[in-house]
Amino acid sequence: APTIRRADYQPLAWTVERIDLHFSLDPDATLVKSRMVCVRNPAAEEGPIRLWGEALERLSLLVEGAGPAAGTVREADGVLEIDAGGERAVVEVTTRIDPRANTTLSGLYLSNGGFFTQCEAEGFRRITYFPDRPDVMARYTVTLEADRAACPVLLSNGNLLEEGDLPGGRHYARWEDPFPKPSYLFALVAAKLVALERTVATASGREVLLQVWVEEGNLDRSEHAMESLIHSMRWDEETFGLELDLDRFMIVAVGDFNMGAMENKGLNIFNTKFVLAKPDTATDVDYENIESVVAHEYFHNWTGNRVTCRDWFQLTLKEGLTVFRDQQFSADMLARAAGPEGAVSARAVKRIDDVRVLRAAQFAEDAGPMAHPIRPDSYREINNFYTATVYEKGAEVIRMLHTLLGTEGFRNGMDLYFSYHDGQAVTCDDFVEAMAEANGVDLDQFMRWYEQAGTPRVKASGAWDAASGTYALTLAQHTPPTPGQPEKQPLVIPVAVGLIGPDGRDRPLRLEGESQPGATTRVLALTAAGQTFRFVGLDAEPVPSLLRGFSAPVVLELDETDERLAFRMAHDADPFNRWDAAQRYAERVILALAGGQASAVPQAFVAAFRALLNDAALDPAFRAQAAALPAEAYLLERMSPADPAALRAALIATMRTLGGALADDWLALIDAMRVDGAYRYHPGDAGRRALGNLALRYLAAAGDARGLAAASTRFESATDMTERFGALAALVQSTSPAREAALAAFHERYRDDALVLDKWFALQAGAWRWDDAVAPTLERVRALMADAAFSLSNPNKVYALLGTFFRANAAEFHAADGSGHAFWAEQVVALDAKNPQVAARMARALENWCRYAPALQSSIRPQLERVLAAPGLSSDVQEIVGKALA
Ligand code: HT7
Ligand code: ZN
Repeated sequence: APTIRRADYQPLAWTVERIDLHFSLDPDATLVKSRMVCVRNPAAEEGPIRLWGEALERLSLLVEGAGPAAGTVREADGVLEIDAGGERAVVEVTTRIDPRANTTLSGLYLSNGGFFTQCEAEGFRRITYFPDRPDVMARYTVTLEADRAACPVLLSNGNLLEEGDLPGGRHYARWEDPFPKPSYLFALVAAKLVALERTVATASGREVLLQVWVEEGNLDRSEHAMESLIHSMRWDEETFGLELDLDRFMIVAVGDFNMGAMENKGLNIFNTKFVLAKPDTATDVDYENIESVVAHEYFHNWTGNRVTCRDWFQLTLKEGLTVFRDQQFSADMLARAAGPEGAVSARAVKRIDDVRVLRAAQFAEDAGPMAHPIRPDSYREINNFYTATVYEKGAEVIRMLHTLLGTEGFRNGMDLYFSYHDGQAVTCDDFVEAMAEANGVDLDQFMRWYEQAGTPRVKASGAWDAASGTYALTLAQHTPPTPGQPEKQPLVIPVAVGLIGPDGRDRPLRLEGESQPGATTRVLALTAAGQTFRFVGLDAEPVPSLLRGFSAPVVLELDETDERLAFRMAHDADPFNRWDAAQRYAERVILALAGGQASAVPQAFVAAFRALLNDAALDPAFRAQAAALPAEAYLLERMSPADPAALRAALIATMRTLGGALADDWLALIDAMRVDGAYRYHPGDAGRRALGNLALRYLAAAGDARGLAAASTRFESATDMTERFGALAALVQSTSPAREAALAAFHERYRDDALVLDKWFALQAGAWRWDDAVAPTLERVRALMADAAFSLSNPNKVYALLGTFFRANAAEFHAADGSGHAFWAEQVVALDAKNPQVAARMARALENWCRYAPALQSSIRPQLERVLAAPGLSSDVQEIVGKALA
């Protein structure tokens, strides 16, 4: 595939006003009849009707056009070109497709005997010929015809017009979507499913039908998704005044799916992982994820569907904004559950979760060959750009707008955006312009966040003048070069600042020139390469607390002594920064061990860690966050060169020290955090379980006999998955002889449960080697690939086993003998033949290979070359590996 460039965007000469689709569904030969009313685009230059098609067998094509040229047809490079005169033309095309042979899971495919579609980004062209771009918004009518016994349920977007029987045991249903939509939002489902249903009233009093469709045996796992949907609807009404615009909203769960879920208009299709939950099979984290993914897809109904993207370069327009919205929703849900006393801490816990993901995944992406702005300038394969940068950094960019404009200003901007662009396909500029106009501000410099790749560094230094009581804070920004962008311009960086007095209390802040002291946290706008801010009227030298709440997606460089970090761990009034101080201290300790500058975990760190862990004034969820070490992926990113084996040894030593030195504290926590009674998903209980499980982890790591016994007992007596899996994970991440028996018992209990087995696969693929007697993890991974439940065709299985090994077990994957790298090449090539999107995701595990120590680079390079040379390699994998080798 050629490189596509943002700068080359041209509107199409012809668009489609409406389309009638008729599907005669058959697993091996589905017939698709399409009748399109094409209209000339007044905003474009003259040209033919252009229809994209891929893996289609064209059976017929009929063009009823006005004008003499109608009907001249050419097909080249997957595009059908039809010359037509006049202003309108009707094109009828019939294609035959083979859903069973479609292992890409893009277009129309089979999963467990049912038919499902996935059209984002370019899957619709695998169903029929169409101008398959998001700037073509058409009205759809869809008729589905299928075998009634095999597929009793026939669903598509919008409203059901009619349904009925057909001869030969077949039946049909006809659907109409009242809203024009781009083709990527088209969906159909034809399968044997049942629905959990609710009827609810929208804010304006309209009754709407909500359905969660699942396989019959899973009906008892659909309640939480339904509740999450209802909460999402209410939240969007209350927060943004946005109401559901359809009479019916459906969620369908499918076991074979490339990503998390898909926001098709009125017919969201979800990976089962983000729908199904019951206490015996789902952990607290699963419940939380389901709530946020259901919300994310629901929120797309406005941010993505009603207002969509002009082209795929604008992907962050819908994804960054919708991730920001789902993050805010989850924070509000957690705060509400925590009550007024616990709300601040609950929000901080959510923020910490989000920042952990950003630092581990997006910072690494920004530091490698795939670095791109949140609005990329070019791509070969759009599926490779559903990235942490577009999603997570994109959400941070929206968050900065929210921070700079305030809640009300942001809402005004959203209102204006919808008033201008409802029903349109627009760009990121349109969004930011609406924000600027609604608030009477200039956001031109802010747009650089959309243009520049790379994680900015903000260097901070302070100067204290005791005589005048002035603290001068100097901030300097610098963004390192990224591929194709050697030079960067200064960005607008909101830096939330607090100044802590020696007594541990925040001081009211007064900048030079102001008459009154103000709040204790304020947001400074860093817009130049360097700026100094003078705080006056201070009684003593303060300790700065910078980037509170992680107010911008940057790396903060600030020289702080160990004592100062310990002080902020104990006193910072901003809970996010209190956590961050602990992370910075832990990072320093671990990297010093890994680099050989230290031989043991310092006592001072253990003491500071212990004080935070045992601070009963802090809620358990926060303490669990504070006591969890920084992610290995993030630490690797902070090492130069990255040395996975040394880092793993340092992590093991740190876990063992903290587990052993604080054994009594951990044991006490196991008891104190016990949650009595039947399981319910509640964030308060989840926090207690998280801290209890972490205690087991540390004790097991240290080989503490009492801890291991507690883990075994809990594993056997647990009545919910959070506790059962927490105990199993502790045993597996230890030298306990009980670990194999526990894994076997777990497998036996859940042998028919695909989602639970994914956890079992992932746990083993991610296992550290705590003693030399244990075989390399690769041997285990290879053996597990032969398990009856494993399949290379199912993305969940691939992500659980191979994805965890490649992406979350660096030390084992990068074994010095190079076996992991050879295995990677073998699996990427094998996967590519089935599913290039999934293969490309796996391929990304080695993209940052140049950051590794020379011996590892020598082992990785030939494997990258081997993959690139594989015959028939997809453009998806070619793009990733080609960039890695460039
Ligand atoms: N908008 C959805 C993206 C998506 C997707 C993209 C490429 C290939 C498969 C896919 N499945 C879903 C998901 C979302 O962000 O809501
Ligand atoms: Zn999304």
